[in-house]
Amino acid sequence: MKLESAELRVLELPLKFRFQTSFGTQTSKRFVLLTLRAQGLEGYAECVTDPLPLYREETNSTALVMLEELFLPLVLGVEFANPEALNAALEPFKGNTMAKATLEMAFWDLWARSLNLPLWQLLGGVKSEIPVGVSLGIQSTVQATLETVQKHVQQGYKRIKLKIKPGWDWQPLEAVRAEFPDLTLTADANSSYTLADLRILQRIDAVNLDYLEQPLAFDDLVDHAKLQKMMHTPICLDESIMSAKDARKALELGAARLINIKVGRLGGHLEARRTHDVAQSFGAPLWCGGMLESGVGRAHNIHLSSMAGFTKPGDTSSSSRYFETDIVNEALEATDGMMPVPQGAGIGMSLNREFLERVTVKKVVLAR
Ligand code: OSB
Ligand code: MG
Repeated sequence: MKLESAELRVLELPLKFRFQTSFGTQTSKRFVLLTLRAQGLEGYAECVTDPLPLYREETNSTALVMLEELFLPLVLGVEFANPEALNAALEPFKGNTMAKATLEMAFWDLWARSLNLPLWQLLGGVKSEIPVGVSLGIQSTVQATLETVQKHVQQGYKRIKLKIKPGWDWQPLEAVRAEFPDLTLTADANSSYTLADLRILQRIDAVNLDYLEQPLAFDDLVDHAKLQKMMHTPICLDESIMSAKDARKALELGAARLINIKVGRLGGHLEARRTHDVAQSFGAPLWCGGMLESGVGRAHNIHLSSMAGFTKPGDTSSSSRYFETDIVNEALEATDGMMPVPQGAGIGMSLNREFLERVTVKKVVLAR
C-alpha cells in the first residue's frame, strides 16, 4: 500500500496515580501519537519515549525530529507491500528504535485494517486472552505498599511487580513477602544498582521473587552475567535488550534467564517477533512490558502478547488503572487477571476525536 499522509501529535494525559521509579516520578503521560493514512484508512501507534532520557536515550523530542525530518519523508508517497518492506527502508539507520517502532507499528495497524484482519492474526498469535500483572510504583511507606498490593491482588492480577531503588528495596519486598507468602512477586530496579551493592542484592535474592528486572546498567551485560552467577533469582532484562541480537547475546552470556519484550523499545513488531523466537530457542520465558501506554500502545502490546512464547503475565493492565479517560473508544479491561485480545481489524481501536483534541499539545501534518 502507498502511504498518503501522516499526522504527529504530542498528547498529555493526566495519570490517576503518581508513578515513582528509581529514575523519577511522573503524574502525567506525555507522548507522541502517529496516524498513518492510505486508501481511506488510518493506522495508529504511539511512541514509548518520555520527555527526558531517563529510561533510555531517546526522548519525545528526538523521536519527533526523527519521524518528522527523516522517517516519514522517506516513506510518504512510497508503496510498501508489507511491514518487511517498510522495515527494509528504515534498516540502514542506526538506533532510534522507539521512533522507528512508532512508524512500523502504525503501518502494521494500517496494513491489517486494509486486509480486514486483527493484528494478532497477522503476527501469528494463538491466544484470545492473555494473563496480566501490574507494575506498582515506589510508595512512601511500607504500609502504603502493603495496601496497594492487597488492592491489586484482590483485582485478580496474576503477578505483582514492585519498583525498587537503593534505600527502598528489601524493606517493602520482605514486608510484602511476609504478608503474601504465595504471591507471584517481582521487582524492577530500572538499572539503579552496581555490583558494589552485592550484599543488598543477595538480601533481595532471599525474598523468593519470580525474577529481578534490570538490576544493573542498561549497557552492562557482563556484570549482569556475573551477578546472575551469584543469585538464585532469575534476572530479567528490560532496558538492556534493544534487538533480537541483544537478546541472543544476553541469554548466551547468562546475563539473564528471561526477557521483557516491549515492541516500542525494540523497533517494532518484526523485531519483537524475532526476539520472541530467540527467547523460545533458548527455552527462556518471555513477558510483555509496558510504558504506561494509552489505549493505542496498550492494544499493540496485547496483540503481540497473544504469541505462544509470552508465558508470564505482562505489564498490560487495565487502561482504567492509568487514565480517567483514554484516547480510544474501546475498553481494554482485565477480568481476574485476563485481558481479552481485541478482535476488530488492525489493533481494533478507534480514536475518541473530541477527547484527542482536548489533550493535544502539538500537531504536525505531513503529506507527499
Ligand atoms: O521499566 O518496565 C519499566 C514504566 C515506564 C518506564 C519503564 C517501565 C515502566 C513500568 C510500567 O514498569 C509498566 C506499565 O504499567 O505500563
Ligand atoms: Mg522494567
